[in-house]
Amino acid sequence: PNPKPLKAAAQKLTEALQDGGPAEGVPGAPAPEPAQVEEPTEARGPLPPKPDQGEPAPYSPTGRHTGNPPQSRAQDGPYLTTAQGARLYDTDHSLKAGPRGPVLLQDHHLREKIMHFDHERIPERVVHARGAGAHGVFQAYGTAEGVTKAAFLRKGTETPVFVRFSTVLGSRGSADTVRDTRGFATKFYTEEGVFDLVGNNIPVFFIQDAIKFPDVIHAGKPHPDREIPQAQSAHDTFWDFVSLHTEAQHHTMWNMSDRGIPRSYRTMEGFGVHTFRLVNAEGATTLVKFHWKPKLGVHSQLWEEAQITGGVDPDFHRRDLADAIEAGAHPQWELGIQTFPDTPEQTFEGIDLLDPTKIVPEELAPVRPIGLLTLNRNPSNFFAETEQVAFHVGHLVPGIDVTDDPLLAGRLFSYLDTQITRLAGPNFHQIPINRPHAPVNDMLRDGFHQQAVHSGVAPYKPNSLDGGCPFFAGADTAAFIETPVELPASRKVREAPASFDDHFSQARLFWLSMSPVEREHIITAYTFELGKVYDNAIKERQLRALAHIDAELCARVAEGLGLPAPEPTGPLADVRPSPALSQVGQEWPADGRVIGIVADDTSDLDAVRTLRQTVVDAGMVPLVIAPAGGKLGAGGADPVTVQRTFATARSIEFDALILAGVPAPGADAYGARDAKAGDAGQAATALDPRLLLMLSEAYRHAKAIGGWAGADSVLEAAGVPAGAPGVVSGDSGEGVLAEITRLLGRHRVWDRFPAAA
Ligand code: HDD
Repeated sequence: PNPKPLKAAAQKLTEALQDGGPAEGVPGAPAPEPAQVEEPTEARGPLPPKPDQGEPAPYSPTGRHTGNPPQSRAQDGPYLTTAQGARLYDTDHSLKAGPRGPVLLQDHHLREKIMHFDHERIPERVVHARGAGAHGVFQAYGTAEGVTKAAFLRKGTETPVFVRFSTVLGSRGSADTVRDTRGFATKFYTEEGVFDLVGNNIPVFFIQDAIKFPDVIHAGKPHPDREIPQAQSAHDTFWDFVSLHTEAQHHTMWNMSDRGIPRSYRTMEGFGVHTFRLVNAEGATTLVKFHWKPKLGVHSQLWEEAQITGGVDPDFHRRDLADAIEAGAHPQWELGIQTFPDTPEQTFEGIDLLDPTKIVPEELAPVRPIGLLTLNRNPSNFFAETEQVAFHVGHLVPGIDVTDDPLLAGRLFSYLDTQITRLAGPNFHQIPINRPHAPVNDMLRDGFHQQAVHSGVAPYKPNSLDGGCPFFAGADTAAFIETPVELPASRKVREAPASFDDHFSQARLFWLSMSPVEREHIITAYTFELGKVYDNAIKERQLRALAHIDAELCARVAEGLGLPAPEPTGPLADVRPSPALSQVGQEWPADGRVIGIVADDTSDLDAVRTLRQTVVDAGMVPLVIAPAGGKLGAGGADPVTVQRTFATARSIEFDALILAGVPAPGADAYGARDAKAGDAGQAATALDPRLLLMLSEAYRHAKAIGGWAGADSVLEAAGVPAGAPGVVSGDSGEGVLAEITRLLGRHRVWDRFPAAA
């Protein structure tokens, strides 16, 4: 049925009865307004159910009803209704005493609509407020079966997952590409209950004890008086804290490195950070650290790129993730574990496994892959899924247990507690995105936002009135069975173990593992961040910390700040570098890399079409950039769609740029409309400045650039020297692309940086 005629008739009637003059179609009415675009009148059917968000099973294995509602009430049926399901015929006008009269309080729709809107926002996360999520699947290789009985890690098991990536410091609306740690939180909806791996893209943390978490976050967040700067660590309170609290120096070093500004969520590693304890079917235990390894490799933006991106596309990472999934380029990570014997000392090669400011270098304990994560579906509603998802390090399944890492202990409290404010009550586990896919049969009752209609009279144990239900699982399938670890005889203290006193050796290890280019980036980052600090005493104190890490690092940053470089107060740690920590020197697949193809109406469009297809065939993403939008060769049989214009494109979006066929100098190319034929110089100066900026930025950011048929003159005009590393010219698109693809395997043309020379 079409609601429109009824609505129109009702409106006419209402208007005719009011004193504002007769309505359209009524005698004496003014001429009708020109026809407006009509809303579709065919009602859209309900959205299809989501395969991995099926309802929790209504019946538990013990046969008791869990009381979950049979289906979600939200958004069903073709008509606009009130929250009570009453159909509405107008949502544009308040009920008034006459068209110019006062609004009547009796208008329920008005009151309900505004009341609900007034309460649409919930508190953002106190940390990790800015994020993006995706659904996916985890496939176990079975290689962890020997060390854990967790069912989802059995060979071939597929488990639905939801992953949320985030920055730490910024508010919900802050930019994606700030210098910060990134969250990497994964919810596994396993058949044995939910397991959450709540990690970061940095394998260590600022503090060794959770009691310091409010301190480090208060220091990192904007200053309390002016609430600036947003999503930045480049300010006095942050550096005040980390220079006084030197266990933060290792994590800070990672932040100042390229890891602090990832190219994409898809090119980030993830780490569980803490050491966890796995338990196998025989009850034998193994200590492990979890790692996520991205199939696309670990890539970062350069600082200048990140700055430009923050302006031209603050949603860069969120967009990149959603676009890739929508395009079918499903990002993948391998989950891996480093394993260590569960000895009473809980150390490995002298490294304290309970100290979350320490890594175990991969060269000492290789990362063994145990499964594959594929993100394959975007959320259909950001708020319902990405915003309301609630992770918790304490959501564990049989076979995975915690250790006595004091940072982890405090987290076990915080993640439950924070949801009470954020999601307004203790029933957040009933929100669809948080519902386990395993049957739930708890004895938790009532509370704000209770969705379940529990049956039975005895939510306690033991009981006889509900037949003793629900029953207990056997020890072999139950979670939270503590491993009987021996505790040393001890006394209550507020102290850290002596091994936690080493704050500098691993910061030095990280520094020494970097390539010359990466070290330059670290020096620049410290110099910038400390340069934004007003208090000289803080800068001097942080320089003293750097002096304990490396003399050259300290001297170069001091030089940049115009301050004397302090001497270390003792010998520097004697550590062996870990080459696995460097992003330079490794080869990665070029899949998913974005190739900008610059063309215009004068280009050889056959060549552009072939190049575009070749890029797609190689698993990369071609984007045609032209002076204006629309189509190139619009009059021809097979026009080329323009995806970016000189107004919307900026170099940061592309991993490589190719100039597709440049006509002779002076021709009407790339906006050089005024150039005189034959005058190359004038052609160059008349080239569109936005193109020249794009090319010069791509060159400065060490990206592969190529072209054919006269591209050299355009590159020259942009200040890109012919024959420079990674500047490719050839006779055809295929030849140029082949070389560019080879270069992309290393992500950037690192040789172009002076430090690499
Ligand atoms: Fe945390 C959120 C990761 C230490 C307290 N944390 C949060 C998120 C991630 C991490 C990825 C975002 C989850 C999401 O997307 O919803 N946090 C870490 C890691 C840590 C860590 C890797 C150290 C190894 N966190 C940490 C400590 C505490 C917290 C020591 C408190 C004592 N973290 C929280 C929190 C948050 C949170 C306040 C905010 C929102 C939430 O939990 O659900 O509870």
